Amino acid sequence: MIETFKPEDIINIRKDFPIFNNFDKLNGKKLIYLDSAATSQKPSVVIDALHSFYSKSNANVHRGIYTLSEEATIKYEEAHKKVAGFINAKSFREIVFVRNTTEAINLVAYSWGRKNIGKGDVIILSQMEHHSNIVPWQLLAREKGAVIKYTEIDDKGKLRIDKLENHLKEKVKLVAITQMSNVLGTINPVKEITSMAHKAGATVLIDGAQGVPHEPTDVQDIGCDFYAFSGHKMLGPTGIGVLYGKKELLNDMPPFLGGGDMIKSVSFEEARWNDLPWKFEAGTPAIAEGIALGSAIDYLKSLGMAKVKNYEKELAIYAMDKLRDVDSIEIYGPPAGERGGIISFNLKDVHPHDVASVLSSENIAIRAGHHCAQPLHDRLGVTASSRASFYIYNTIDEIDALVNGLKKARKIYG
Ligand code: C6P
Repeated sequence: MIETFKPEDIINIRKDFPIFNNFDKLNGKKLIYLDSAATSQKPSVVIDALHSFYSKSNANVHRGIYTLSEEATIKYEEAHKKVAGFINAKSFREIVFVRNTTEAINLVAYSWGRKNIGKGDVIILSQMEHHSNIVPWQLLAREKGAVIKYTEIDDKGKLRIDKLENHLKEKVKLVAITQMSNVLGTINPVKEITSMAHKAGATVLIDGAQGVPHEPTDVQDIGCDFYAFSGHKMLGPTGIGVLYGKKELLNDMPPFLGGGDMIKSVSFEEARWNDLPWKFEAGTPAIAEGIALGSAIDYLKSLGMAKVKNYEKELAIYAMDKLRDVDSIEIYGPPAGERGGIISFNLKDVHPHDVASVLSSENIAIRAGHHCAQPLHDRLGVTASSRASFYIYNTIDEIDALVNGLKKARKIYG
């Protein structure tokens, strides 16, 4: 039997998210939030964790020899352990807290990349990458004289594994690929890709920004060397993200930022680095946010990630079917059943901003634009698209409302 949520589970889940009760109704219409790929809403347990830290436990970490600071340190380190458990890292020492996915990828590009990438080396990305998994590599490639190759997608928005295989015959040093496209909803076979890349001698980074919030994730099973994600897309606060890296690699890498807490000792001449992961966490970290990310993980674990994945898949299947009723709609990405809870589309001759405005008048929040994936939109032959993305609090009724809103937009714009 497929593990999923029943309608009554969703009613209860929604009660955990204050925004669905507190956001003022617009023209008497309740909020329909279909933009979780941009950032998710936050359950009370996460909001309470922030409040509780600042009202009961606030002190800096790794610095004070007094109870409050020692307790804050324990809580902050426990949060690293929760993350390690959630993605099945071998140790919390492999979990570096950063601000977001973008910073995690930049950390790897600056530290690992500058040490390991040289002239003529090949970096393989894909055509469906977010700018965060393109621009840091472009900066690195320009500085080092390396070459970037983009693995093509097919017309259904799936990665061409045969093309990847061809690129892997070159002098490849790094393969950096997203687990799920934030535009197409395509879920990439990251375990297979990692194994192929390793056979070719390349290091592998997975952009898990749209992965770990939506499906069970096991970095040891995937086998990747680095895995990057953001807390704010998985019910956690903004300002906290994670870089997972294999211990041997992190140990071998120079620090990314220098300053307090990332050192063991400093003299006027030199410094010795702290143990992992603190070597990569210079300065006062996002303590409350890190602890609250731990609460988000507790919450997701209590729901069960297999259910989260299956429920979102069901929503996507339902939405793909219903969206076909809208006149002249073009949907991008793989067929229903083969994608996550992200659906991007265009209504012929209607600008996505106009689509989003009509939906906003119905209090339905979607994203319109290039979704920080301009090269992918070039590949699709459009400058922008509208995007609906789902999470555990969305319902079938909300998808019906989306479809009705789109029919209204179709009518208004002819
Ligand atoms: N995508 C979206 O609306 P940050 O901003 O660092 O938390 O995440 C960057 C990022 C990296 N990779 C993927 C696949 C992503 O989807 C994102 C964030 C948001 O699609 C904001 S642009």
